[in-house]
Amino acid sequence: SVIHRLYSKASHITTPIFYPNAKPHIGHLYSSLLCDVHHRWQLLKGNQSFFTTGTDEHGLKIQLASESNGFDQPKKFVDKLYMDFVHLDKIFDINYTRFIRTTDPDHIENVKELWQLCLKNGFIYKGEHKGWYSISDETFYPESKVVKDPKHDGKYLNTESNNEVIYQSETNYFFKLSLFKEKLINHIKKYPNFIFPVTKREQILQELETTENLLDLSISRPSTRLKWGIPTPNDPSQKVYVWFDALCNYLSSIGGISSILNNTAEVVSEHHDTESNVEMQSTIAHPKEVWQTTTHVIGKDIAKFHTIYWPSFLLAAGLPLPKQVVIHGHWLCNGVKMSKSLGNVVDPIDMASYYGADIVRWFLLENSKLEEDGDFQEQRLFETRELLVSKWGNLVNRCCGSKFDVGRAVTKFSNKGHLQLQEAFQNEPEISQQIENHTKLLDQAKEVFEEKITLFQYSQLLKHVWGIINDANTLVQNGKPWEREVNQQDAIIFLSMETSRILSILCQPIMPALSQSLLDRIDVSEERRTITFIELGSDEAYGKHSNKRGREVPLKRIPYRLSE
Ligand code: ME8
Repeated sequence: SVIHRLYSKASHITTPIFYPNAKPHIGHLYSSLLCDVHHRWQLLKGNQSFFTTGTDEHGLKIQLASESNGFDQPKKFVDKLYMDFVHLDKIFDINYTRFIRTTDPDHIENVKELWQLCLKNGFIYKGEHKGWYSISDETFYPESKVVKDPKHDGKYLNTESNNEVIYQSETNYFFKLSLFKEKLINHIKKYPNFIFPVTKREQILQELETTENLLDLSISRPSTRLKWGIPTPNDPSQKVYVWFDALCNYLSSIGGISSILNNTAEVVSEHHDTESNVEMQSTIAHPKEVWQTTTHVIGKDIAKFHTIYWPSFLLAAGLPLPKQVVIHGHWLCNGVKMSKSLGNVVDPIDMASYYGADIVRWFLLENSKLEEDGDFQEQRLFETRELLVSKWGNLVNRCCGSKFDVGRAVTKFSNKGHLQLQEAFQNEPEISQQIENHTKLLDQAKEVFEEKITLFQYSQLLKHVWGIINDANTLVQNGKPWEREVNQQDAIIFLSMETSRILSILCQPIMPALSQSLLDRIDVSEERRTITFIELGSDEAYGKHSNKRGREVPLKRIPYRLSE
């Protein structure tokens, strides 16, 4: 049976669509992970969320990669390579609602529609194009950003990307980008969060304000040179420029331009819902409103395309703009840029098979800030796993061991009983104070998650989570439940259990599989892993095992105890 869900709030988040010309690395995973956590957080709160990702399959770069890999048709090449990205997402539990490929028929139609709208509104014209083009970057550069290649006679390089550029002169269609400078500046000023973080916003705004004129943009290539692309509407002698094509995926993936213009309900994905075990259809009831909630998460290398070109295309077509462009730094490996020639490209699948996908997820989030480049050091990944085992794993194991009666503790203090926690230690102000502080931390945890996830401040968030875990461990150490009378023992065990339970529920978006193991271990049944049960002492938060007096919680092995 197909269930049709109606939600009160819906939003949309996107990764860049990646070039399937090489295997994905941790950088690609990182963009997907930022989106996945955001998306899962919305779902956990009971909101509808669309999360789209995919592959950018047209263009000269793919055409050449396909040839050099011995394929007679680029389609066969991308059909093979895009699977690596799907596989990566599967290994890391990246829970997208649509994986879009730019070779998908609905996307191709959508690109043509965007082109037609820009043309009809007078923003596209045919002209002669001369300039320096980088195939690797799929972009033209001005003379000022071109230098002679010191290593190869007769060759030229772009000063920003260090990639080779070649001089070209040909007929192209142009987009009147020059008309959009003021409009872009106004939009960025009117919506201070349109470009995030603020350092990037200021940098881009300043560049725009100090640029005398934006140059019109070439948005097609002759079909003789670019064989692998979408033909321009009404003129097969030209193919659509790969960036005009690629950016459009963000509209295609939630139903396309016409659904946004008509604002009519659109089925955008069909999938199996594990929670209710039925086939689900995701329907966007108001595509236009959803489009205006869209957040694009991208790396700093493609900021220009998303903050200048993309909003200009949309304005030209008479379409509303997305809500936000979130720009993150790049991952380095031991302080050095990853590159094939250096052989230091980190393969996320390797890391997952050795350390576990959720440990890699935690590590990437904990060790990065949007504003800075991240540094991948395998030693730290190893340490992350050790810490999770020794701190969080230990907290759980201590409570669930045979020394204590978890069932009794939980029954006694659940459902408002937790108000008596401090009373159990009336004569020990120090412990009583620690309990009060810890209770506060747990009460505020949800708000902290909400704030930090909204602002993509994951290193701060996980630092905070560590703070709570350490605090709980200190409480157990100082409280010495094993030396206590029953009531005090139960109070400490209850609070430790609650720490694990509440944090595991909140951490589901961050480590989807590990949090399930932790919740299994303390016997929280699946329907009680939602935000409804987030309060300290929530009624019936634990399953029937732990609520039966004197019955020990069933022991299940936690997979991350690999190192033991
Ligand atoms: O640019 N650190 O695709 P792409 C962090 N197809 N993130 C990284 C990274 C690193 N070292 N390397 C790559 C394209 N990324 C176009 C996009 S969108 C309409 C079209 C991530 O395969 C980061 O998000 O080169 C970066 O922006 C993106 O991958 C570039 O992927």
